[in-house]
Amino acid sequence: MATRETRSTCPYCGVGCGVIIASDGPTITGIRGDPDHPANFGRLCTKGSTLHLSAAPHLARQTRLLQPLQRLARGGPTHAIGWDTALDLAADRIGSIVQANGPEAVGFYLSGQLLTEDYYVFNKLVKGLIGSNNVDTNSRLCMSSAVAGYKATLGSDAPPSCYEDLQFAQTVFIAGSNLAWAHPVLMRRLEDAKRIHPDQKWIVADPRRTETAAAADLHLPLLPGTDVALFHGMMHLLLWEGMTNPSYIAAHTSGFAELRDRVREFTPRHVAQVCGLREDDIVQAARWFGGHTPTLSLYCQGLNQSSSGTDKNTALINLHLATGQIGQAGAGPFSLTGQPNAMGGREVGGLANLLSAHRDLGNPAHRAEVAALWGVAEVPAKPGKTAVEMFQAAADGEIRALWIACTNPAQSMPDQTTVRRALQRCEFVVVQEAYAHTASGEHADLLLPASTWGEKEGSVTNSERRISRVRAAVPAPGQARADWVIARDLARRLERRLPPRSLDGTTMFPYETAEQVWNEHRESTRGRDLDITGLSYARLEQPQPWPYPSGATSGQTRLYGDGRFATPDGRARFAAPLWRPTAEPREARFPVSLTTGRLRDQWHGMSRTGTLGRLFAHASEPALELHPQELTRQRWQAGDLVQVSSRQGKLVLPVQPSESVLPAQAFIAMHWGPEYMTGLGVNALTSGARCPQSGQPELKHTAVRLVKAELPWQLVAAAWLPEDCVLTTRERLRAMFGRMGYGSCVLFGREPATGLLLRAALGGPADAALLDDIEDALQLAQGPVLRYADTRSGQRRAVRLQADGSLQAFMLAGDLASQGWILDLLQQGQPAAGFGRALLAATALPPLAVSRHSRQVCACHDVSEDSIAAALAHCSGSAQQRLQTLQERLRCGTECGSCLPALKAMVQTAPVGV
Ligand SMILES: Nc1nc2c(c(=O)[nH]1)N[C@H]1C(S)=C(S)[C@@H](COP(=O)(O)OP(=O)(O)OC[C@H]3O[C@@H](n4cnc5c(=O)[nH]c(N)nc54)[C@H](O)[C@@H]3O)O[C@H]1N2
Ligand SMILES: Nc1nc2c(c(=O)[nH]1)N[C@H]1C(S)=C(S)[C@@H](COP(=O)(O)OP(=O)(O)OC[C@H]3O[C@@H](n4cnc5c(=O)[nH]c(N)nc54)[C@H](O)[C@@H]3O)O[C@H]1N2
Ligand code: SF4
Ligand SMILES: [Mo]
Repeated sequence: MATRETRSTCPYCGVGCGVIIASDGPTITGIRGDPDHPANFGRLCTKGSTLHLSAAPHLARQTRLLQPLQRLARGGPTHAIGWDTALDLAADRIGSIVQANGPEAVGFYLSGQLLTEDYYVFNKLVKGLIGSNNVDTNSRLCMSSAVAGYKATLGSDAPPSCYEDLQFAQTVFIAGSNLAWAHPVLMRRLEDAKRIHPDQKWIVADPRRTETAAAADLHLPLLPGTDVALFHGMMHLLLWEGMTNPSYIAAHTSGFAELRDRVREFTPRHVAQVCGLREDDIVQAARWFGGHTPTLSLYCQGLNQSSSGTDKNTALINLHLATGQIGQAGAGPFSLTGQPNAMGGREVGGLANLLSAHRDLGNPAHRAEVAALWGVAEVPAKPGKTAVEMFQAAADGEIRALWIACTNPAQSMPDQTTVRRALQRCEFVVVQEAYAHTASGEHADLLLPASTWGEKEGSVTNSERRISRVRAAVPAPGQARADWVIARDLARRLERRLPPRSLDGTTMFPYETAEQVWNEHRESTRGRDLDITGLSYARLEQPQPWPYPSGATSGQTRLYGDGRFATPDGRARFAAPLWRPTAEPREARFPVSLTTGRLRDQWHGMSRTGTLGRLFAHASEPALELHPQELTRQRWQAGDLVQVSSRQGKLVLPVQPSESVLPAQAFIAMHWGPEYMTGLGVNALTSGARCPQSGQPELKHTAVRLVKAELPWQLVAAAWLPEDCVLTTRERLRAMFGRMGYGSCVLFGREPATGLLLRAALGGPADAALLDDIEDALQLAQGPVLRYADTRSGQRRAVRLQADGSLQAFMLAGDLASQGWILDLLQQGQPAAGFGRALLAATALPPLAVSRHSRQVCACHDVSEDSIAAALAHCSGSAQQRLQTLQERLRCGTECGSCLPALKAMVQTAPVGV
């Protein structure tokens, strides 16, 4: 069959890169960056460039949810049912709960990864048909502080800048964003800008020394949660040094006097103390911000995911307003969106406190407009429950049914103990998902299979307000359906079960295509700040930013150039927030400050990225990152199991030394959930404490205590497995987590070669049945297997060689001095036959030399840290020249570029070679 090409958009981050999908009949065969897409001009990062691999049919067969499934008893098995039965059941249950307990007894929990069309139908279903505002999304965990911050100051939820501004800025102030890992293609654009204008200054405010921070001209390692103090301190200095713009303040803003009073006490000395920073660094940051202009701020979850999230946002926006650094090329407060369509969700009003097209729930005229558009008498005025409140209400029995679509709250919500209580107590839980094995799916009474990237039609809006089309390249597998279709079909059934809403008696959900849904959404924006009435699906052939009103010939890339803001008097408003510490103080019982965030090559709960061995090579296993000094102080070795406890819960995981966190701080990647390890995952620890204005929880800070976990009996097992069963095998092993004190199971390898690595630890010897089950899963039960067992002391070893003498699989259990070298042997495919029975001894040191399997840096060309270090020993010249030689010799960093910040940091720190 001929290869077909389909233009679409990457389903991962908010950069919103254009992709071109190659497909052969029903199979996606390739991916490349769309050279004409204005977000990425052909570039993709590690995640985007492996999309086609994750869509492979042999993986889909193991991972995808392919038909509606019903679960009759919680914790019990599921059985397949037809779509009509499933939707009738859903409508009966939701309908009767609404009839008996009122519309607020049902909660819909959606996602910034839904397309605008999906979102639109759900929002109308809940607000227009069911008649409550209990519809909220994971954007509450992600962007709600940014929304509240923009509205409080600029009057509207509209990021005023665009990606081009990266190249015009003189100072780039990056606050609470690890751009290098979370928005890699923007990092590439920033690197380009600096190459052309070496004078461009990068300031990074982040407690951790991330790869973004390491690349900066100035890193401000502020104490967690102290951003408002830092921004007020910078404002104090701007005033003191005469770097504000009084005429701009006078002409275009209000409320400056109060802010001036507020920042009076924020002297550099005071701020240095609060933030744990050097005074000179704060002064330098303020001088660049106000004096080396234009200044662009880029910010993300380090500001948003905080109990003072909105204040952090407004305090930063203050700096732009006071210096007039907004509305011109290279200037502005630019909030980076995380998910591909967090923006679209905000546009359709898909949050518990918003209405369609940036209208306000509290405004009767706005409600009347929406009611008229939808042909209903009214839409409810009472704000619905925000994400954390919604799950709390379900845990309390107030919400009786939850509909979860395109998000995995049993992994990603804070305070998992409450989330689990909610899911257990709810009478009816529906999970609308593309993948079969998410933590949330285990709690569903009804699982509805959704089509996903590559299979569905619609649109998304990226960080710079640019709307791009998402297109189907292949048909959905099994019986999976588009999310908006599922929502529509539920809505039509509910229309027959609930009191009539539609004023003219016809269905409110007449759509047959995604385009019809989008056209209705477009109409809702008429006359609003995000007016897109000049656009159509056809015009979106070329992605366009909003606003794009009728008659326009292009979208508007930059907002507020005329100094008129979206407030009643047209003036931007300064905010004068108080500085407040994090919700959970560090104290004697909980002396360590834990933060959580992203890894470069994984996406959230890893339902998609976690299907590819190669995406684990950069960060291969769950880990608690601690400063090396902290390990020395505690006498812990890398890999030791540590129990982390917070006020909310506990988690055991191996410790890993990391220079990027400061002593008394710790980091766990947000990806490690119950799908990959024992316990409830990282969010067992985090708290539901949230920003009072935005409702966004403080996922970036939890006070914790660390003690060594006493789990002396250990197991490590690894195996290369056939591609068509590796993921089902992982599910089999994961089902054994309940029998382990600690357990984790991850992938490794490079497709088509894929393997599994299982670690486990217990307080005493595991029973033989568990070991038998593990051996069976890893194909160690039969065939030519070398064995050793001492049942009394719980020692057991099994090793299987391949025909070429390399290792196929092993399991070592008991007292293990070390197993690292055997894993290295297996993963590197080195000849192992010569090691003989030493393989079974699990001694600390190998009897023969084994080359180490070190962390992968370059994912595209599979280049490891050790080989880069070895090559650097022979690279001389300037840093730029050494990087170039490295790239020529090893090809690392020459493809997608996601590893460039790491390579540059290695070049900087390595001794100059000869
Ligand atoms: N690879 C990858 N990329 C992604 C995602 C992914 O899962 N994987 N997810 C996407 C999504 S949805 C989002 S929201 C974005 C998130 O993108 P980012 O916000 O850039 O990523 P995070 O790692 O969550 O957090 C950013 C940084 O905030 C810092 N931080 C913690 N506390 C504070 C503080 O008090 N003040 C300041 N200034 N900084 C602090 C952390 O140390 C961390 O380095 O990434 C998007 N891109
Ligand atoms: N500790 C901690 N927790 C965090 C964060 C943090 O920094 N630290 N960050 C928070 C943030 S910013 C975010 S955005 C959230 C993300 O948290 P989640 O929203 O839970 O993350 P995902 O794993 O991306 O969930 C999306 C789900 O949708 C499924 N899916 C994929 N495509 C489709 C589709 O087309 N239709 C449907 N119906 N389903 C589909 C995927 O398989 C996946 O299970 O996590 C939050 N949680
Ligand atoms: S930067 Fe990477 S993850 Fe984000 S949209 Fe582009 S390719 Fe996708
Ligand atoms: Mo996010």
